[in-house]
Amino acid sequence: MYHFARSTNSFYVDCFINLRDSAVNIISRLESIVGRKNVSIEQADLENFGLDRTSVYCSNPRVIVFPTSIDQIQEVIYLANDLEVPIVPSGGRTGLSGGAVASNSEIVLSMNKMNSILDVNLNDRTVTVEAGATTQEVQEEAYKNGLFYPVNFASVGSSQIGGNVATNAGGVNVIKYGMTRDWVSGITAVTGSGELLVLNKSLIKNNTGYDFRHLFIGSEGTLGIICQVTLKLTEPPPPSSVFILGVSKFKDLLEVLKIFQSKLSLQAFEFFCDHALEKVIEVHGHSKPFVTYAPFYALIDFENQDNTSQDEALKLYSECVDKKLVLDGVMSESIAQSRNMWKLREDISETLWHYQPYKNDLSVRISKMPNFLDEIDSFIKKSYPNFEVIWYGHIGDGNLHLNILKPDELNKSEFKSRCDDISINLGKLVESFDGSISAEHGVGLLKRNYLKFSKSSGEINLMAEVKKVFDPKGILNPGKLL
Ligand code: 2HG
Ligand code: ZN
Repeated sequence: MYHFARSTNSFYVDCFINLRDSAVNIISRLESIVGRKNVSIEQADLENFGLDRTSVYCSNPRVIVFPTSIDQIQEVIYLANDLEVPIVPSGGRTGLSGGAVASNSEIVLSMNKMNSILDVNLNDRTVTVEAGATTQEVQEEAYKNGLFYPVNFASVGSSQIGGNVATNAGGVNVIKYGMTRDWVSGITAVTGSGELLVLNKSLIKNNTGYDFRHLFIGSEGTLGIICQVTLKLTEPPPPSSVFILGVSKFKDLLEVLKIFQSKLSLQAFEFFCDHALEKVIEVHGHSKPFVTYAPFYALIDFENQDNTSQDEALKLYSECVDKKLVLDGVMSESIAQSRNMWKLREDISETLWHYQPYKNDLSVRISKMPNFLDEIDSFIKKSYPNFEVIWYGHIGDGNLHLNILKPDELNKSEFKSRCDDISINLGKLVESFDGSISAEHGVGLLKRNYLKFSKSSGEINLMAEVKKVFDPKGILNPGKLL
C-alpha cells in the first residue's frame, strides 16, 4: 500500500489524507499510458501541483501526470472515468480563485510537457500552440514574426495559454484589445467523456450553430481538457507613453478617462489607491511618481506614434488641472521611465501577498464604479474599522480589485470568516449594481458560493446541465465553478 508521509509543516498536516489501495492500481495504469517518467508522486510535486496562487487551500493530490500527446490525455480521461477518480487540469497555476487547487486526492493533469509552438501562419495571422505554452512564449513568437499577441498581465512568464483560455484571462490591455476570448480562433479539447473536439477550426467566419469554442473559454476545466489553441495575432502597437496622475476623489478618475479617451488612443487606463502605492514603494523600493499626496492615482498608457501625442496629452492634463480634477501628474520621456512607472501598478498584486490579503475581483459598468466603490468602502469602514482596504484595478474595464489585509490581532481563520461575511454583503451589493463577482480571475473554489449574486438560479442550473453533457461522470475539476 502506498502511504505518503507529508511534511510536518502544520499546513500540510491538516490536509493529510492516506491513499487507498486503489492508488497502486491508478499509478501503474497511468504509468502504462504516459510512461514512468511522466507520473510523479514525489512529495514536492504533490505539494506544488495541488496549489495555485490562492493561499487559503491545502494541497493534497493523489498523483501528478504529465501527458505528452492528445492520445495520452484521452487515455487518462478514460481511466479516470473507469475508476471514477477526479482530474484537476493544471496549467501555470497562477490563478487567484483556486481553480487549479487539488486537495481531495485527485489526479492532477499537468500540461507542462505539452508546451510546443506548433505553427505560425502569417497569412492567417495566427499562432497554434499546445496548451502548456506560456503566455510570454506566445508573445515572443508573435514578436519574432513581426506580429503581436496583446493579452498581457504580470504573470505572463508562468501562466499557460490553456489556463488563460480556461479562465478567459484579462489583464492590463483589455480597454484596447479585449480579453482572451477575443483572441481565440480555435480550440482542440478532450471532453470529460474522452471525446476529441476540434472547435471552430480557426475560421474567421463559421456560422454553423452553437460555437462550443466560446463555451470552453472560461469553463475553468469543468468541461474538458484544452489541448491546443489557435490564437489570433495583430500588428504591434505604436510606441506608447505613460502618464501618472493623482486625484482627490475616485469619481474624478472617470472624468479624466473621458477627457483622455476623447483625444488619445489608450492602451491602458489603470488605477491604484494611496495605500497600494505606499506598500509597493515600501516593499520594492520604487520611487514615488511625485511628492504631492493623492488618495487615488491613474496610470494612463497612450499611443504616441512619432512622438506626436505627448503635446496633446499635456494639453489634456492642463484641462484636467483647470477643471480641478487632477492634483499633480508626471509623464514618461523614455521607454525606461514608462517601464518604471508601470512597475508601480504591476507590482501591487505580488506586493500584497506579504500582507495576507483577502481578494475580490469585482466589476460593474464603468459609470457605476464610483457609487459602487463608495458603498463598499463605507460598509467596511463601519463594520470592520480596523481592516485595511486596498483598491486598484482597471478603470477602463469597470474592474475593481479589492484586497483586504489581515490585521495582526486576528488569526488566519478568524480573518477568513470575517471576510466571508464581507463577501456575502459584497455579493448583495454586486447584485444590486448588476455587476460581477469575478471580473477576470474566474470563480474556482474561492467565489463559487457567491456565483448566485451574478447569475440567476435558472442560469446556474443550465450550467450544471451543460457540464453533465460534456462530463457525465463529473470527473473534471469537481467542486470548481459550480
Ligand atoms: C492585477 O490586475 C491582477 O494586478 C491581480 O489581476 C489582482 O491580485 C489581485 O488582486
Ligand atoms: Zn487585474
